[in-house]
Amino acid sequence: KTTPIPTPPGLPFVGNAFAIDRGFPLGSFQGFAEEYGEIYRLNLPTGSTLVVSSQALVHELCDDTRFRKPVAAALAEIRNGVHDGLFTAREEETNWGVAHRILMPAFGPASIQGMFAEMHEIAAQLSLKWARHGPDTPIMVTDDFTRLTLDTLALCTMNFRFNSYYHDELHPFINAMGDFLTESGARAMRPALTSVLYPQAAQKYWEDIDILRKTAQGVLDTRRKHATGRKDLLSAMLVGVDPKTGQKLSDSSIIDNLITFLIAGHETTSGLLSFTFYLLIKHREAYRKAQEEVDRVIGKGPIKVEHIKQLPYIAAVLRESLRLCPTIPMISRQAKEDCIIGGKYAIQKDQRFALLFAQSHLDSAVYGDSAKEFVPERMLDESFERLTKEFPDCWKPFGTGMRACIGRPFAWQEAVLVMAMLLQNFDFTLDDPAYQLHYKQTLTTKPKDFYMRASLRDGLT
Ligand code: MNH
Repeated sequence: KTTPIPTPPGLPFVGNAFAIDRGFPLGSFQGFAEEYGEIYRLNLPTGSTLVVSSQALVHELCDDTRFRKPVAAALAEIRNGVHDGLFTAREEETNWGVAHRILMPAFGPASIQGMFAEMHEIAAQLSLKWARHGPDTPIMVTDDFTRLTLDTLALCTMNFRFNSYYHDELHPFINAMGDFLTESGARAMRPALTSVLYPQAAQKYWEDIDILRKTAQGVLDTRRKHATGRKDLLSAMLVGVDPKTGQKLSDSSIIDNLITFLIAGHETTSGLLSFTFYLLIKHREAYRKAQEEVDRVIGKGPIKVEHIKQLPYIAAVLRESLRLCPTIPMISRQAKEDCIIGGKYAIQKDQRFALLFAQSHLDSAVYGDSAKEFVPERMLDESFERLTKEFPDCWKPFGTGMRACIGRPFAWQEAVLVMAMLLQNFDFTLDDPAYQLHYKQTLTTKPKDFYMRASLRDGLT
């Protein structure tokens, strides 16, 4: 006996497409989850998707033996620009394995710690900027964090400087990337074949891809011309040999992956920092504890790489922020065979799913009555381990299994460092005390129109 899966009412041909808020699809998805429960079906231009939002079902769907990551919808459009790069490779493509094995060591602990000095340098540029603004200037938080994460990624992984804090106008690469991602999302939501109705958008889309690839080619050429002995992700890709196949990465694959890192690695981390500051400002006790930890562990001196592991409360704050506001709020999965899930829902081979982390992270079976509240204490190491052991896959902001985030250690070191440096140097308040959290959603989510003010505590360290 199987249980039918509910579907919100839709229209012929377009299905539920018009029931989804174009500016904020996540809000619609979560609204339906509140109404229809742990699983419901959406009929979208990209096909039928089952949206899943309980820890139990998410856990089952994280099984890599039964389910895979499909490359569909917006990811299929992004693939036009970066092909079988790590993020957009299909399961069976050999280039994924080659790049994954060559790059894993380059994301290992020693290698990430080796990037600390350059991460610190960009974070110091941000501190300097905010110090010079003074306490009366509203700070456009998400913009300045995006400058930070892009500059950090490009400097640490390929020794390229966007110098975003020195320009009001963003680098052409950055505009091209933003527009490319937005258009990729829009293309995915248009009913099949109607893309021909948008010839200008299509032309701009391919021009943007051209800008991305030419910029990355330039970075690659520069490195070849000036061999430096520098060890970073780019050099790993240039010299690395896959231990399994003996293959090296082609130039075109290197370009795919350079752009992939920039796409996958900047908005996610910048959104995390933005949400975290919003949440801390709204929760004064947590804010006080976080700042107290920084003062006690680091004091007024420079932050060192050893400090990163000595800040358990900051780590808990970041984890809790990613629980409530996961910057990639959902990922896709696909059934490898016909099957039953949850002991009662019949699923056909190739069925696609959206794992709605923004909702499964609020499962009261896991997080109890305080599921919707910001409580960093539950994410302190011991309690976090207990929770994720008892309820596997209850916290999934970095995705799952073999296709989980390769950049997690990079993002974590960067986020802890930036939190520590900013709390050490500044006191923060909302620019508008009445500000209410709204989301801006592109490929990722971030707070919309969020401004704060920063006043120096003693002086910059
Ligand atoms: Mn990241 C995959 C979240 C930072 C590079 N990342 C993923 C996935 C999630 C994710 C979720 C899985 C997507 C899917 O299943 O379709 N990533 C994050 C978050 C942060 C983040 C929340 C920061 C916070 N990611 C970074 C950084 C980099 C990076 C920084 C690069 C330095 N991420 C990747 C790559 C993949 C990925 C590359 C694809 C990995 C693969 O499929 O092999």
